Amino acid sequence: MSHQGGEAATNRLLGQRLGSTVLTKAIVREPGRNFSSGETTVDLGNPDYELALRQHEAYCHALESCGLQLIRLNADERFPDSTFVEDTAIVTDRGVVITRLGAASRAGETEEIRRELVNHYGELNTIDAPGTVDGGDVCEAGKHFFIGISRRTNEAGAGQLARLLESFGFSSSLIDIRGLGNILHLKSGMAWIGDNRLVVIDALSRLKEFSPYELIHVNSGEDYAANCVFINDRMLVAAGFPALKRQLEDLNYQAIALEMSEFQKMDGGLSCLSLRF
Ligand code: CIR
Repeated sequence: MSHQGGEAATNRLLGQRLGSTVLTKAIVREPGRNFSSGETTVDLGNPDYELALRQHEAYCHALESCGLQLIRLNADERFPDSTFVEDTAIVTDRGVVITRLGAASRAGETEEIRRELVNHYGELNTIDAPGTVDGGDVCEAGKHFFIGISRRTNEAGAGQLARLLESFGFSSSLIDIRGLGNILHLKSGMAWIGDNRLVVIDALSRLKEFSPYELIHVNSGEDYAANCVFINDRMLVAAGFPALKRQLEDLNYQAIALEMSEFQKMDGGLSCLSLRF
């Protein structure tokens, strides 16, 4: 058995996958009544607010069942998209970067998140104009980060983030997703799930940056499910995408399926609804 294989097996016994860190907390924010006024590029109809609240609550319970203590922020109706807290910060075990969101309507969302994160991490770094970064474009893969350049994250922002991550001791690669698969963010089409594995949609599967990884291919028709979230020894997956769930279970991941229909209508996935650290 290779050293890496041995380490992976030991980590699995401890409930950990290779390269993953133990997460203990998550910031979440309930959707506000005007949630349906947020940005969206998908044409799936208006979200049902009461159903979104129930789906959000089930999501929060799932995070708790993964061992996370929740920091619950009140809904903020100044920002209809503010339930998608992931976009506001990049939180690593070596430092935090407060983003500068790419959609003008979301610009003020970072303030309360900054106030919260300052309680947990002393110094916070920031992305500065003209740079923009949405957290949904940033995929941590152990000590390496993939940073998407998208309609939301520009080159200036991606460059600033790469330099900050380097100062924390992490490497990164930039991936231009404009024109790849019509996805909003990089993580709309991929996820790192520990053990040198990536879940990827077809449009991202031939990128040279991903060639060192074992790729879990998402079946066509299940693209939305690529945004799954690995937390400690469990995996959150969107309900209604049985092929990916089965693939993950075959790899011994313990999958928790969550209804996400109302967030999907607003271009949001599982990862977007929390900041995990
Ligand atoms: C937006 O367009 O900004 C929100 N409606 C959805 C953000 C989803 N966030 C994410 O994928 N990280």
